[in-house]
Amino acid sequence: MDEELHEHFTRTIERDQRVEPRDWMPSGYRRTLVRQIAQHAHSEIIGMQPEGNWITRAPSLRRKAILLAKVQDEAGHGLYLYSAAETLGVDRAELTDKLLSQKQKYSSIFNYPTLTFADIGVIGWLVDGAAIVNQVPLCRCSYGPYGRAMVRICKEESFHQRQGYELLMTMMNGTSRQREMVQDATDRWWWPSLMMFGPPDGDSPNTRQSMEWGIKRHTNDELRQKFVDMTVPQAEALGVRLPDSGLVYNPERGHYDFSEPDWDEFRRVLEGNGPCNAQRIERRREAHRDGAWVREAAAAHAAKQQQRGREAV
Ligand code: FAQ
Repeated sequence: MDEELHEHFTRTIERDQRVEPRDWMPSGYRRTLVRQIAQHAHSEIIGMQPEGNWITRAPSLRRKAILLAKVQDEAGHGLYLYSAAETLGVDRAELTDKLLSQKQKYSSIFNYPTLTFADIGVIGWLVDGAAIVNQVPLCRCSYGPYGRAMVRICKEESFHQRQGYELLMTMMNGTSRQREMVQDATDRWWWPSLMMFGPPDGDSPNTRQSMEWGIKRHTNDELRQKFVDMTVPQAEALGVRLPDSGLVYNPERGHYDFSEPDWDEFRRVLEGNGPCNAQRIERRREAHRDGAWVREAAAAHAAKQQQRGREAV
């Protein structure tokens, strides 16, 4: 019986068909998906903090409305992703506990501070830009609920990227001080954005198996290269310099060569020692405590509805 189920799963993957929640799946496949989807969901939720920090200080009503919409989208992405994870048999409360107790990770990128409003533009341009490159292939993930959630998320990410680029264009057409702010933010976010794609392929323990299972469609280095190739002309159009003297077009490869990110810094951030790790987790714990009454009220309401349902029978 087990062999038959395993064979059915293998055939589904080979034919590039979707695995759905009620289908049998190997425990490793389920574990990998829970790990990746949870990390992705946590990233969206923690990712609200660096930008949320600027909502009250946005320079105009238009910028405030755009930023509010973007941060709300990120909350929505977190919710779709927690729902996708729940189809694998884990509970959202359990995943939240694992985030708060730091047993599960979130993206390294959100452990850096947002120092000026130019950071809001650069996050849209580079961070959402990197997220799109990483996430468009995930729309074809072999696990149905994750792939389908990614379709809507990617559409919204595309708006996020554009609003960032448009903000930067406006600033670059402004004063010399504004141009300096954009350059400074680009200098600070460039390397952490490259790290979003994960460790180099040689140090990535999960890539090979995740690709065999059709969870990941490209390796970390392939996607990082794609992002660099896509971003260089955008930087030129904007008039900002990317902070890497090794960044040159290589006609033989048909790609830009670029320098290695500081992987020691990446490891430090993953170990909890980035510039804002402690602050991000503390803020999330505080928000969770503050939301306790909402969870209690929702549970009481659901129990009352259930009780009424029983009485009506
Ligand atoms: N940060 O073997 P691999 C967003 C971990 S976008 C932290 O290569 P894998 C949108 C990895 O989990 C950001 N940890 O792992 C937004 C693994 O840990 P474990 C979120 C990282 O999974 C924009 C270990 O290192 N996007 O939120 C990172 O095959 C603006 C070994 O690595 C996603 O999560 C990292 N950068 O590949 C929101 C996309 N990289 O558990 C607000 C979905 C690696 O084995 C504002 N995820 N690790 O100890 C993925 O595509 C993959 O999980 C990768 C990592 C590519 C991130």
